[in-house]
Amino acid sequence: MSKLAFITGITGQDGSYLSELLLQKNYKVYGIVRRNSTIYNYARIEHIREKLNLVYGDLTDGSSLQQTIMNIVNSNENFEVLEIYNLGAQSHVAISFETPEYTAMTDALGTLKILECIRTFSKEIMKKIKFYQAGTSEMFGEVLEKPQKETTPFNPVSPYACAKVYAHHITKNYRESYGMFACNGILFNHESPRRGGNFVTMKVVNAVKDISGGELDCLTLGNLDSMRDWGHAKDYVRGMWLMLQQNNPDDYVLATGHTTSVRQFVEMAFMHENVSIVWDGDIGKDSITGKVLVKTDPKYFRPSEVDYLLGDPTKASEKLNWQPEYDLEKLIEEMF
Ligand code: NAP
Ligand code: G4F
Repeated sequence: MSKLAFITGITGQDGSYLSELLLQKNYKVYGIVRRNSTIYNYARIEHIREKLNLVYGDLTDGSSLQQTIMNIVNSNENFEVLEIYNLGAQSHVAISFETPEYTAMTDALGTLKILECIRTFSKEIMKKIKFYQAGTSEMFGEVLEKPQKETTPFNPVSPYACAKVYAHHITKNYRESYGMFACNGILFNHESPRRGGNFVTMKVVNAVKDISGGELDCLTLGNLDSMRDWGHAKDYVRGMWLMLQQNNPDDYVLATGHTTSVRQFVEMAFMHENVSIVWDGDIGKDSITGKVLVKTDPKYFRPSEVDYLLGDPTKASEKLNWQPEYDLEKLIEEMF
């Protein structure tokens, strides 16, 4: 009997690592890919592309989701389980202020569309479907508790976070109303060498490399003082999978339990190239030559900011036996 997985966001950072994990575990892996004017959105899964079953689709297109999930179920008679991982999203917080409607349609209503597809199946089929929703620590927003755990109230401060709060609650609602096996992950920031170049960690690592290579003079950032709990995506996709292997569906925080400022991350990244940074306010200089290597620009600041994220992964540790294998030093090393 076959184990099936359907991944939205399969071309993204997490989708690519999750696909690798599930292929190793002998799942038949399906995914939707967005039509793009270039072919570069396959870059993260190019090495495993032939092993995947990919179709065009979009979270804003309910009929494509319905057809894809129907086809998976109908073409795999007597399957053991179908795990649906909803990782697709407009995932950039700053960009969500510029595209709030699109972010809501994809991140909030896209989730509802998948849950509705699941609901149309008979009870017998529905019992074999498990759903994972990619929730985020951004939902804690202007935090009401430190550290943040599953019971910490949400207080979102961006269109992205508001959309994800809807997705979280609708997932819980379908679990409670229709008895679906549906889990919410509440994942703190996780990075990797496959992280998109416009998230701060990848932007810093790329800039430090370019400055070392003489191709860039200075790194320009926004808020240097926000604190993030940064882990490695490989650890976090293992946690997603573990959530769906439990006897009962539930919601879990995945985090490292350590928090670091953007400023400290910049220092660590430069230290990797043996450059020590001294700060004059928000200007970062090479401690030996005095050359300005870091500055800020208002265009990288957000209309509202999440200042402090620190996760408490105790529940995941106790119930899923999940522990991250990477710390921040090891993550930065791998990103370089
Ligand atoms: P990512 O690298 O930005 O990947 C996002 C994926 O979603 C890509 O495959 C993208 O396709 C796809 N996508 C975007 N809009 C879509 C749409 N309208 N229809 C279908 N697919 C769409 O994000 P990630 O870091 O892997 O994160 C995965 C999920 O976890 C996201 O839902 C994110 O919000 C959530 N999350 C991430 C973190 C983190 O720190 N990484 C933390 C908490 C939660 P293209 O490749 O075509 O753009
Ligand atoms: O790397 P970031 O853009 O990640 P952010 O906003 O924390 O969101 C990421 O993690 C969330 C989980 O908490 C995910 F849900 C979400 O999908 C995404 O993966 O920014 C991190 C911090 C922010 O405080 C930002 O203001 O870095 C600050 N920052 C400073 N300068 C910058 C920059 N962020 C970006 N992207 N670019 C800058 O130049």
